[in-house]
Amino acid sequence: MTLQDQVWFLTLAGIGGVAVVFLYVIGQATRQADADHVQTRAWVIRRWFFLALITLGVGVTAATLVPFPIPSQHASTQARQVVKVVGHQWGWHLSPGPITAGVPVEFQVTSADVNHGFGIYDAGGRLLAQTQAMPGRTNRLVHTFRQPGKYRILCLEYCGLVHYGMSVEFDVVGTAEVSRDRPLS
Ligand SMILES: [Cu+2]
Repeated sequence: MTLQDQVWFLTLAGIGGVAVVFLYVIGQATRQADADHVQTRAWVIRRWFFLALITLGVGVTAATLVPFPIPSQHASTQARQVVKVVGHQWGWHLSPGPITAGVPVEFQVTSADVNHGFGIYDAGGRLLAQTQAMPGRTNRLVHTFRQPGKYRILCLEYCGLVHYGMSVEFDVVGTAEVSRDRPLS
């Protein structure tokens, strides 16, 4: 099960929990006989439920933001691989050189003309990371490719007539392939 599916099921479970509590409170509150007692209990339940929701929200946010993909924009990330990216109407230029799997890559993304959206996709069409490509500004994006293989960059922001054609494929190699390609000295 992917992380996205897990989050989705967690969300559904949370919504279900809220619904059950609401139904319970409504069911109890319509009983006239001990309305005061029920109201106090409902208030207590609501308070605890509210606290639980806050805790859950803070916990999920902290857990899912740990691998935060956007590094400090004002200092070098010290990543061992740096790829300079320039978006333009309508294509991408990437600085040459091998990109190795398992090692963080810092993409330094800018634009030569208008705003573009820099999105990295895997071979299955799944969006892995993205940032804005803006003229006059360099945005840093750090991504570690887990698998060697073919990846694709697409533009995520409509930028003119041939926006759909802003696509370029690149290879990510395994560490063994890099050392094999290097000349022995
Ligand atoms: Cu574009």
